[in-house]
Amino acid sequence: MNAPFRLDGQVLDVAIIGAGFSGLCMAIKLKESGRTNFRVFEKAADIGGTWFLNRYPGCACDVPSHLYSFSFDQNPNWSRAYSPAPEIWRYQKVTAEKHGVLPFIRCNAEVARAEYDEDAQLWRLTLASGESVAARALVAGAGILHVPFTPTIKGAESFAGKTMHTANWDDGYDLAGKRVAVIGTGASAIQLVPAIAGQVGRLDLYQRTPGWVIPRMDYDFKETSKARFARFPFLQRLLRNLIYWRAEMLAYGFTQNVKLIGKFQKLAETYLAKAVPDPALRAKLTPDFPLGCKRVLISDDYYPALQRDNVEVITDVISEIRSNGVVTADGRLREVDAILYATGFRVTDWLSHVDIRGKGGRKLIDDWKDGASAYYGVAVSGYPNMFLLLGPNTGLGHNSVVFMIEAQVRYALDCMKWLWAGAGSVEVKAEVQDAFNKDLAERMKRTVWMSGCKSWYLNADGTNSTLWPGFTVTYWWKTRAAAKRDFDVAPAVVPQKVAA
Ligand code: N01
Repeated sequence: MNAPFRLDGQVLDVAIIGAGFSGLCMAIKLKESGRTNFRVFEKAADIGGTWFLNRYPGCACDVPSHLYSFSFDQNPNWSRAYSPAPEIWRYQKVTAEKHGVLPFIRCNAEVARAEYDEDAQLWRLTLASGESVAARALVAGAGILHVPFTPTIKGAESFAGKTMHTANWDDGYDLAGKRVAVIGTGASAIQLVPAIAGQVGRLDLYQRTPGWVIPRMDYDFKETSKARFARFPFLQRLLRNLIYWRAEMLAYGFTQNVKLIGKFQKLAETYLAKAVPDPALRAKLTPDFPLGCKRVLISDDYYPALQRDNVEVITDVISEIRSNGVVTADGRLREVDAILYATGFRVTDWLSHVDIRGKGGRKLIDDWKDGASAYYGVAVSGYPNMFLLLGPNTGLGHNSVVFMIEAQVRYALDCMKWLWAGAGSVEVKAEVQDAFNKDLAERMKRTVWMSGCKSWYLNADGTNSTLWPGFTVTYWWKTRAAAKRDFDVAPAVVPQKVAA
């Protein structure tokens, strides 16, 4: 996408970082509220965030599409229960176009720095291109699964073959007949492996920790069903609600009563026993932590793929990579043509690629060095007029993050109303944020995520600043309106021109 607008020195009402689900939702809702003096800055070459960037074979959402989509723009034409990434991306494009927000988005526009100017009560943004722009409010919708993580493995740079990360896929590379190593067995790998196992010559899967897998039970939507959804939208709403409440029930086990998870785990154990008859392979694939502690993997074709003749699950630790292959701790070299990293994302320092500076020049990266924290994941004390989407402790292990995004956009817009009414700055009170996070940490202790496994949900010190420890419906209820008593709302230093 080309730049549809130029930066001509005007002061924006809102600058939005990122044009994934978060940024798009904010743009759509701002426009719906009648405000047009906003712009979206997207680092990538097109909109879509995760769904534009993740192009590896098999990439799909592990939340059913009828729920993983905007509540205000339901798509009756989803092809399957779990739609593939390109279809989700098309949905984002069509939705953005339909709501008329494309002209407000500039792609290939990486925000390198955002600094709060206290005197002017403005955020001053500098793009990687050197251009700058000012805005009264800053919305960071940069996404949590955004910065690919590639482990440091001795000798990796000497590998002479092809190297790809699932989040940095080269569509032009032909895997047919190749010998490949896949490193990692998380949500990305379990989609990638079945999608390529039939094409490659050999696939070595390097597993450090097995995850719990439950059947996906994916299915197609027939044309008649799509026509019915289009004609009777309430049917689609009904389906969406059923999926939503089924997912919410899981939250009870994950966050309130971990013992209940045992029953669900039995289902996964039974599935594993049925799907993998070989006891040696089954033992390799059996996790030693409670289901839910790491993200539950949802797949119908992962276990079958692992039993193909050309696939080997390797649990020996990787000791080194050489120019021609991967060496394990037992000294064995397995030669390969390509190494495919399915090793996830740098999650806990997710906003570190933008240099964000708040009051007095304080840096967000320093304030968050021991773990990110915010108020309902949206507002951060010391950073007035800044609103995060999918910020700290608002990720999910059981439901759709699009639901959380919509709640956050509504909450942020509620705070912004004070700005549009003439205030100069809106900042959550430090004591309010602290009390909120104390309570959150207490609730977090009871969750399955803190039951002892190592996962990307956790910071280096074992705390969890990634997930929401409760029901999403509770989050939705608590963020339905912003309470002025929780914020310092200061008058405008310079009378603000209230732009439409
Ligand atoms: O990443 P992960 P992911 N040597 O961090 C392994 C979302 N997602 O990209 O478990 C060997 O889960 C690591 O091993 P271990 C979804 O929210 C969503 O798969 O740490 N292995 C692990 O197996 C998901 O949770 C969709 O021991 C190494 C793997 O790499 C999140 O993205 C689709 C290693 C990383 O797994 C991340 O999933 C796909 C090393 N040095 C993903 N370092 C949707 O449907 C790491 N590993 C929306």
